[in-house]
This record gives sequence, C-alpha cells and structure tokens, in this order.
Amino acid sequence: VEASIPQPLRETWLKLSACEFNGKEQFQKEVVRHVETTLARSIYNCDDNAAYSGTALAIRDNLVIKWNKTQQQQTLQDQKRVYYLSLEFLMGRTLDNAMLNTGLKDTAREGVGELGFRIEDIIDQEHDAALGNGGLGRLAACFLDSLATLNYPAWGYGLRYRYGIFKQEIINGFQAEVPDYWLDFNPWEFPRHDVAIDVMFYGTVNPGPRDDHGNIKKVWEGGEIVQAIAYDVPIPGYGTDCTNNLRLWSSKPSGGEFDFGRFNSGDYEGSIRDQQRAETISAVLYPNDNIDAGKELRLKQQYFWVAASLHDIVRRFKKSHRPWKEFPEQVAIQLNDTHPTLAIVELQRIFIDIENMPWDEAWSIVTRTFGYTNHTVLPEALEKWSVPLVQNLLPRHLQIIYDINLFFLQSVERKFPKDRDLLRRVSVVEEGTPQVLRMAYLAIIGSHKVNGVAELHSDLIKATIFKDFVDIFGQDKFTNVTNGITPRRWLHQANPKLSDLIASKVGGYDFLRDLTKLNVLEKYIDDKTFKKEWMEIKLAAKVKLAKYIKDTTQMSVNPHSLFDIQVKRIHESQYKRQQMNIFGVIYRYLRLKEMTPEERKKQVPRTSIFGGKAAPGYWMAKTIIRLITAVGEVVNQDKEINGLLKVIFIEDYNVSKAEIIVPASDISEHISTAGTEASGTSNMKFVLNGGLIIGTCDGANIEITREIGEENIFLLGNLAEQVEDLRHQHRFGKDVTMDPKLREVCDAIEAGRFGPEQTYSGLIASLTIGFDYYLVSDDFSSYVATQDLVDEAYKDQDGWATKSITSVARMGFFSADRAINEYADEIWNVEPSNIKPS
Ligand code: GLS
Repeated sequence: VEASIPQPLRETWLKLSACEFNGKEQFQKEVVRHVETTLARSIYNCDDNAAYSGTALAIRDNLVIKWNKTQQQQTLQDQKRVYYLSLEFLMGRTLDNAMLNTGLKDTAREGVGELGFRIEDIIDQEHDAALGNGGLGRLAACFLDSLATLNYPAWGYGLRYRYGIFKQEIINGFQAEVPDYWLDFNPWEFPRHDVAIDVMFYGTVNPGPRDDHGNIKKVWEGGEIVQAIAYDVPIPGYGTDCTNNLRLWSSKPSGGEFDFGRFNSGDYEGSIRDQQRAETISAVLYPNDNIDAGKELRLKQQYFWVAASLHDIVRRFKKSHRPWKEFPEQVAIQLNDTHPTLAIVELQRIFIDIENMPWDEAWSIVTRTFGYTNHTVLPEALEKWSVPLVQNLLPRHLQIIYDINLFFLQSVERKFPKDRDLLRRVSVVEEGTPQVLRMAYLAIIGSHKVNGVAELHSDLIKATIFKDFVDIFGQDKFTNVTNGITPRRWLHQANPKLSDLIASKVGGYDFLRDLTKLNVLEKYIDDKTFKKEWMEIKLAAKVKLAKYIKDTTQMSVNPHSLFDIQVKRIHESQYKRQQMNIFGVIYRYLRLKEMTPEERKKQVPRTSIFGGKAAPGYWMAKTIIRLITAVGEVVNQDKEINGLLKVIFIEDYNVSKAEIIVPASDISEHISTAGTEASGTSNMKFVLNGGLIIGTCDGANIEITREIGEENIFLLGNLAEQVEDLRHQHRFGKDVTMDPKLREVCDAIEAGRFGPEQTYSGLIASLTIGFDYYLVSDDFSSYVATQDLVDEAYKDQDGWATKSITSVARMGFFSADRAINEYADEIWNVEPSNIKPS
C-alpha cells in the first residue's frame, strides 16, 4: 500500500506509537490536555459539558489504540468475518459503556472527582445515538456488544443519519415531534474521507461487448452518482481487547459540492441543489417501526447503504487474493430484516456483470453467503417495492431479480409440477396494479438460512407467511435464534448496585461474560440479609425514577407504590395494546371511586408509568398517548384517590431513559395480542433487573416463562392458536358483545370524563364498530383479573422478593452472547479470533 511508512523507517515509528494511558494521573493529564488543547477551553470555563468532552476524548484514545490493534490483527489472521447489515443501530450513549467495557470507570470516577466533577453528571451530558426505532435497532446494538465481547471478527454496516429518531415532546397532552440533530459533537465517529464509494441510481441498461463466453454483456450506465463516505465507530467488547468496527455511510455528491457554472451565472440556489439532493439520502431515519412506508427515498437509502457495504466487503475479500469460490468461507452477511435484501441482488450483479462470473457459479456463492432474520409477521411490515419504482431507480437490478425469480420458479415447477397456484403464491413478483416485489421472498430465496427471533415466532413464520417456502426448501433452512440482550448495558451499566450485589454472591463479575452463572443466586433465596439488600436496591432504583419524574414533570410519585411500567413504541395498528393497559387503569380508577375509605385503605397503591413514541402522522397511536395523559390529568389530582393511583407519561422514551426506567419496575407489561410480537426484548431487560412481568403468551414471554417458572410470571389472555377463531367470531359471529368491564370503561370515556369524547371516538370505534382486531375485549377480563393477582402477590413482599431473585437467577439464557454464539455456530460458521493486547 503506497500510504504506508517504508520498511526501514518503521522502527522509528513503532518507538513513537501511541500508548494507552495507565492509571488515574495519566487519565487526568489526558482529560486536562484535551480540554485545554482539543477544546481550547481552560480552568476558567470548563463546565460539565466540556468535562464530558475531555473525558470522552481521553477514554476514546485508549479505545482507538485497542481498535487499531484489533483491526490489524484481524487483517493478519484473515479469518471468516461476519457482516451485520442493519438500517438501524440504536446505540444510546457510549461513554459509560466504553468505560465499563474497558475497565476504566473507577479510574475515571476518581480522576474527574479530583478535578471537581461527578462522573454521573459527565455521563449525563452525552446525546443518545438514536439511529433506530425500537427493538430491532436496539437488538443490533446489543449484538455488536456481544460480537466484540466474544471476540468475533465482525463489522456492522449501517447509515449515518444526520437526524435519528425524532424527539418527542408532550404539549397539552399531545405528542409533538422535534428533529433529533445529534452530530454537534460526536467524538465516537471517525470520518474516513479516503473510503469513498460511488453509488449509481437511475440510468439505463444497454448491450455491451461480448464476455468470455460469447454472451452480450449488459451495461448499466448514465445514472446519477452519489458518493458514500465511511464513518467508523469503535465497538469495545467487555473484558477483552477486541474492539470491532461499525461502519456508517454518509451520502454526498460525487464530483464536487458546488456547481460553479450555476454559481457564476447567479443561480445560487441551483448551485447547491445537487449537493442537497445527494445529502438527503442519509439525512433522516424513517421513524416507522414494524411498518413498510414504501417511499422512493427509503429505497434509495437501502440501495445506497447496501451497494457501499458490498463494495467494501468485496474489496476486502479481494485483498486476500483467494479464489471466488472461497468467498462464503470468508464472508458471512446477515440481513437484519428485509431492509438490506438488495444486497443479494447487488452481489449477484457484481459477480456476473463486473467479475464476469457465470450465473450459476455466482448464485451458488451468493446463497451461501447470506442469512436472513425475520422480525415480524405483521402484514403491514412486510416490504413490497413497486416494480415501476425499482425499474426507474435500479433498472439492472430489476432484470436480475426477474432472472432470480425465473430460475427459482422453474425449480419449483420441477419439484411441484402442475401446481400453478403455488408458483403464483411464491413468486417474488406479486401481480396487481402496479406489480410489486415481495422482498421477504427474495431474501429467503437468496439466503441459506432464515431465522425468526423467538420460538413461537419462528414456528409461526413456518406455519403461515413462509409455509410454501418450507415445503420448497425443507425444514432445515428455517431456524430459530431467540433474541437476547447485553447484560453489560442492561444490568451492569443501568443497575450497578444490583450488579455489584450479584457479583458479591456469584464470585465476581464473570457472570457478565457467562450469564448462566446467575443461577448461583438460587442458593441465597432464604438468605434474609441478601433479600433485604436486594429489595433496598429495587427501592433505590424506584426512588431514582421518582426523582427523574419529579424533575421532568413536576409530579410526585410514591416510591413505595407498585411501579407498573409499559414502555415501548406505540403503533397505529395497536398490537402492543397500550390501550388495554390504560383501559385497565381507568377500570381501576372507577373501582377506587366506588370504594369506601376503609376499603381503599386495603388497596395497593399503584403508579402506572407509560412511555413510547408514535410515528408522526399516526393518528390512532397519538390518540392513545392523549388518552394516557388525559387520564393522568384526572386521576393524579383526584383528592379522593389520594395517591392510590398515579398515571405518568414519560416524554421522549429512549435508550438512556430506559437505563433509568428498567431497574425501577415492580411489574412491567408485555401484553401484545398473542402471535403478534415477534419476540420483545424489554421483557428480558425488566426481568433481568428483578422486575416481574405481566404478559401474554407471545414472543419471548413464552421462553421467559419456561426459564423462570410459571409461578414467577403473571400470564393472561388468549393463546396464539385461538386468535384466528376469535377474529372469525368477531367478524361473522352473531352475538359478540363487548366485555362488560370494558363497556364500563368505554362509557366513562364517552361520558367525557377524560376530556371531549370526540377525541377518542376512533379508538372506541376500533373496539365496537367493525371488529376488535387485536382482541382487547376478549382479553380484558383476564387482564383485569391478573392485575388483581399482581396486587395480592405484592402484599407479600417476602414472596415477591423470592420471585424477583429466582427470576433473575434463571435469566442466563437471554444473554445476547448466547444468541450470537448460536448465530455463529448454526448460521455463520465463524470462530472467535484471538486479539492480543500488544
Ligand atoms: C421487531 C419486533 O417487533 C420485536 O418483537 C422484536 O423483539 C424485535 C427484534 O427482533 O424486532 N420487529 C420490528 O420491525 N421492530 C421490532 O422491534
């Protein structure tokens, strides 16, 4: 490589190579140096924010040294690498995680303490990196943490959105959206202006010269070119030097930012138009979770990201001078949902159009390279791209998709002769006006493994949306990898006191690398002091959340009340059923109002806490938010209720807020209609922090129940296999009346007790007119009865503590490390590398 230092001079360089700082004093020196030189501030104007910057830059120095070494060693070792392609990486904050993973937090705490700062205040200065919507994006972030911790040579590839998920403000009880500009100061990314890749859109496909086999080549040309610039983010593993790379692409115009011709002729706006057009591609994250928006810009984002990533991956492979057939032995690419499905088509295009490989040889390599993870069965989330749109934007890709589909359908026909309907059902091209491409089908056809994210979900996709493909490809292609969470962030970082207490019992912090070690805790179930400490830590977390609520909403909540928390995205389709929760709250309120003061004294005080964003423009989801805030306005001020019930909506739920909220639950709600939530991952986070859950038999709740025992979870509602029948009854049955308790709630809403009844008419109508698709009415009485069981159980604090500790002891399975090891063994066939300190 020309840019390298020539051999005889390397000795000099190596003597000068940057070293990690060691110990408190060196750390402090680095902080002060960064504040004074990098930031050009001084002892006279170093506020918390400058102290954050200085600390982050100091910690970053050590991280970068590990990162460089890791990258060099991985290059030399030249093992098979994993590439995780995800349009979302919901990273949250980095500093605290980086300090904990590199073992520098105590040094930093003491170090900044002596300089007059509190480490907590410094950590709190950081802006979340919120490049994701919810579970899918956070899963990608947890997986990166595990990949590095387990020493897998792995890269994440994503987009560097200028605006992440919007910030939510609650104004007069309604959601308002504010853009999230997060890049003002981001010390965690490194622009690589030398890694610039041209990506083409539009253009035409023309006949070119003949290839080696005498076939006329297809040449895609004349399109618009946009440049992808790499921004790299170091991802430290916990307790290892392995520091992997997350590469995010940013778009900019190729060939100059500025049109001088236009500028000189006085057309100033026109002179920057191309630049803006190009930069728009990576400008904003689509704020939709679990729904396919189908917009051209989104398709552009997808291709831009996929094309740049594949170019990069192929270039890296080529450096090894291996024959192409070894590609799948060196490269595993995981498709996080169907968003990157075009990668399959792009790799095939690179092979046949650019590398002149015969179709079959290319296709065999392609299909051995990719794995596809499905994250939902919801029909509205399954991506479909209109053929005319793809034809215009990616004409060559459309031809390749047609060929992939043709060869696939021919193979199906050979296997199932005369089944015309099967061919129609499994075709990538769905007939209609316009025709559309079914991306999930393309992802299945182009991958060697397809997995769901929890057992029930993986079974459901095989039995429903992908059933025909199981018949065609066989059972073995379809598998399950139940999701997991990183215990580093979701226990050690979010709940350090609990982590320390656990460590004191299970023999140190090894459990953070092998979460099954938690099971040692079962030995201490009868240890009174331990139990007491456990419950004190839970109370302290509730006090902390209560303080946060007070600081941000001016509302006082009683930390001794039962904290009942539901935090997650709020969907237009309402499948997560926050509406059932708030209806339950209203029902409780109505009961409390009817009680005598004596009866009220026997009630368990409860604080119902909600949080979550609704995509802008989604009216039903926003109505649910309004109902929650409106119920809060009524209930929280009701003197008669006297604090027996409080309803709080936490504004702008995000990863850093989750770190405060998750440790503080007594009970959390995971109450989706059975069969709709693919997995859920916050259920795992709450239980790992000693909170119990109330939930339906859905997603990972089922496996959580299996692991922790039925006596430690509050299950409710109909089962997945009953859902279809119930819906049928709703639609065609004669006398389906609403559950009477729910009727009472609806009456109260319609009587205007929570503000103008018209505000909620759509919400009420979704339960009555037409039919109640998410079966709120069918599950409501079970929900209310189960909440009563929660109250009863909570009265027995000792019994509650037993449940809490036992559950945590049995949560080992839900580590993201376990999930990543399963992917590595069953899908990627990769081995950990061995990264040495120096
Ligand atoms: C999701 C599912 O809805 C969640 O149940 C799941 O836990 C998550 C990660 O697998 O993926 N799918 C999706 O589109 N958004 C999600 O959060």
